[in-house]
Amino acid sequence: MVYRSLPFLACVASASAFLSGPVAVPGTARFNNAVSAQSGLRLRSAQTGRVGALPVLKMQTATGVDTAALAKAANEARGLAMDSIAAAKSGHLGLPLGCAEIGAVLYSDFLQHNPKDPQWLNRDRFVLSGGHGSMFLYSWLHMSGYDLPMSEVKNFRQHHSATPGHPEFPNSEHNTPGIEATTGPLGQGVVNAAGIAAAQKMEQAMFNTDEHTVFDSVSVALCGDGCLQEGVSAEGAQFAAHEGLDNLIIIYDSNDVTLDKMAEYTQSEDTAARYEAYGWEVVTIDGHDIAAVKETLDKFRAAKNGKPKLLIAKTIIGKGLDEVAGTNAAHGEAGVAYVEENKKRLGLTEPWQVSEDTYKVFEPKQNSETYQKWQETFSAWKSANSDKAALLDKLVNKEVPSAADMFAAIPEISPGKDVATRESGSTIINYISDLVPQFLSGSADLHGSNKNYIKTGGNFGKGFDKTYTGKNFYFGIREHGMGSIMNGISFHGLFRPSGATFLVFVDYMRATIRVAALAELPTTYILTHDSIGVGEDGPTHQPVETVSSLRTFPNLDVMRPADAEETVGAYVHSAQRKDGPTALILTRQAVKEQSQVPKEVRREGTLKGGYILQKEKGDLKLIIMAAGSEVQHAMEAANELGDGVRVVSMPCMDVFNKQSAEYKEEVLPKSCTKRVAMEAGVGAFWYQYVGLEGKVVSVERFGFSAPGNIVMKELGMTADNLVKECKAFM
Ligand SMILES: Cc1ncc(C[n+]2csc(CCOP(=O)(O)OP(=O)(O)O)c2C)c(N)n1
Repeated sequence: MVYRSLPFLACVASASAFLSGPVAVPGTARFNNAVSAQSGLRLRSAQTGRVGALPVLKMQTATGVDTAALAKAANEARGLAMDSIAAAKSGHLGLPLGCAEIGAVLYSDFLQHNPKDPQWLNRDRFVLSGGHGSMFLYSWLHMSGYDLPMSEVKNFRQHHSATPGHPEFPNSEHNTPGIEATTGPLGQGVVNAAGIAAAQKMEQAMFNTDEHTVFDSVSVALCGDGCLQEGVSAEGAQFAAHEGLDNLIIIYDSNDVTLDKMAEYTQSEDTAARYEAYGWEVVTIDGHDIAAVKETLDKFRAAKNGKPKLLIAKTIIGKGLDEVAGTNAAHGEAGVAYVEENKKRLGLTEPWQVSEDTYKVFEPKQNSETYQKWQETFSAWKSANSDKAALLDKLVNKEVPSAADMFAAIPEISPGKDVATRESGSTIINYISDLVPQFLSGSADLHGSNKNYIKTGGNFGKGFDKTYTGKNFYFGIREHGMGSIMNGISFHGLFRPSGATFLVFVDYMRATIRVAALAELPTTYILTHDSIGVGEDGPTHQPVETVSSLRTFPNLDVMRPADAEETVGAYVHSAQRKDGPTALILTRQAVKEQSQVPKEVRREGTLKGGYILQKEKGDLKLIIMAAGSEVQHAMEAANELGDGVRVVSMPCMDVFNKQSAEYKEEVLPKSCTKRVAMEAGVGAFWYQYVGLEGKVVSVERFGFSAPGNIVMKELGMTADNLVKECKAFM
């Protein structure tokens, strides 16, 4: 039996093993019990699932940490989790209790951070991917000196507290310092950490010089079986290894337990072997062994070997609550029934007990020598590199030019020429990249079709023609991974990621868009091939329900521009946003350029979400509204129907709905109840504008394989059909 891999594994297998020579270690097939006998912990009974007494942790000074002090801190963190979860009568005990020793090492020793300067540019980022264990984070943030007072720890999961049920990245609802990512949907957090690691590689490559290292931080995530079972984590793991993200450390809380059952009920893989096959460095240790945790993490940080690192920490879920420890009963709050008795056994006599000694353990990080030295290096670097410093300033302050300046810098894209909006996008994205240097682009293996390549940007990553300053990300055919990596880059804070795929495949990354919208991340999704107009590829590739389904997200601006100039407006809008994501929905097929309308009107109109593209002559009798490729039909139909017909282009309902009542009345006057909307997709959202007397001409079925113009015609998406529908209606 051997621990998996690694050149230095033998010396970190466990602190006790480390001290006392060769040991029998858990096998590769199943490490049935969550702990090793060598660590001094008792095995879990196969019958009852219960564990025996807590271990006596040995003083280990060779590692440079006071293991006794950290063991005490770990038990106090356990106490905070027990008390807060008991008070809230909700929450998850298992992870905060099972990973307490890991938390003690991270926050007292390993993480390069300063709780008094939570935005320190060169801090390590820690992502709690198993967000259900949020009390882990809150306890350690409090104990290590972040501005998270005990009153907030006690207020766990309550309205307006800084300690919501799952960790929330600072946004308009929560501003808890030290939270680096919104987590809870399992699997995404570890990939966010990969995105953060990619951004860290980029900042290192962009700003470090031979004389000064201003960036050298790492990205750490803590996850459980759930995160690694979710497919997205595999996508992220493949990407991280392939692009050489050796600054990424995932700690896998391997406690053999998931929610419903013991993990063996649903998984039998050899995770270590799987990650090694991806190209990761993998080490397995006893996760309660403070010295082993520290030693391994330090070696991981030092090993700049091109490989991301996986620390498999064998732990007992719910350790410290004997009645539930080591079993799936430790999940959730069932264990609160036994809190009082178990706390006493841990030496915790007071509620929410944290000793002065423990607070002191964390103080050195609050203004460490590393931190002070970094400030000196940073000042020297700034003086010696004024151009780089000015750029960094811009990135830190999230500066982008005003919309007016961007419009002034982007010439008319396609005057008098009908092109696909994805094609216009390929020109526009390059202007955006010049104007907004922090703008990045990427595609899930569809750059050629999405046409979102930044021509002078270079490619990101390792090998081939890639470098870490590259602005184009080749995500591989990994949409879910792409979305999570984009979120990670955005959480990191310096860069503005965009990512592309066919619109119909956005469902693969939907869960990540939800997090971006919730966390108010300014990500951009470039989604081409926007309708049944895709044609020959058939219904598998023809989105019908997708645009509407995206419109259901709060705080996602879904923009479906009608021509090149509206596409300029849409791109500029997305590059301007600071509080949420934007989806750009672009066509595969050419659309009519509305050159008869000044470009300024179309651009500005797009920034308003909806606008009058063509005003009626004489009295207003009918309003036709449309978005994207159907706007051209609306224009043609209006011209055929004669005077009195207004055309409203509505590239973004979310933005239009935020306009003033006066503006909305100006565009869609209540007095005109004859309203027809057209869209090549499910029409649900248009009813808010057409009203009870209105009509929506839409596609309420899947398409079929045929040339795009045939599919459009057969399903009624033509000017002729629109004229017919309007006449029948008028
Ligand atoms: C995508 C997703 N699916 C389901 C859940 C609900 N859930 C929360 S925790 C959990 C079990 C996770 O097991 P594991 O990662 O092993 O955590 P541990 O049991 O160690 O706390 C589940 C299914 C979720 N949060 N996210």
